[in-house]
Amino acid sequence: MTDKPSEKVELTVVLEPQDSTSKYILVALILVLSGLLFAIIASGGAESLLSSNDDSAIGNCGDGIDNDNGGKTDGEDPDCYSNDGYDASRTEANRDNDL
Ligand SMILES: [Ca+2]
Ligand SMILES: [Ca+2]
Ligand SMILES: [Ca+2]
Repeated sequence: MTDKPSEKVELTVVLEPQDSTSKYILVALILVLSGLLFAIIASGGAESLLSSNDDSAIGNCGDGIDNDNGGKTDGEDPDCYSNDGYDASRTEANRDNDL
């Protein structure tokens, strides 16, 4: 008769560490996931910042504006052509070749 209660006590002793371990795993998982989410948001923000900087700094051959005020815009401006042809990532910088 005294064996059965001691078995129950053993069961609860076994269950308690499992519960705290799963809680620890859950907390660790949440930390990792939130860290990943933060990294994705941070990299996405940095990427959008970089791309917006690129748009204003280089590559104005796709904005439909005659950026160098030479008279020819984007596809008409020789600045926007490389050896391979028209390249929107190039920059209008020389107004002399528009004339
Ligand atoms: Ca342009
Ligand atoms: Ca131009
Ligand atoms: Ca030009």
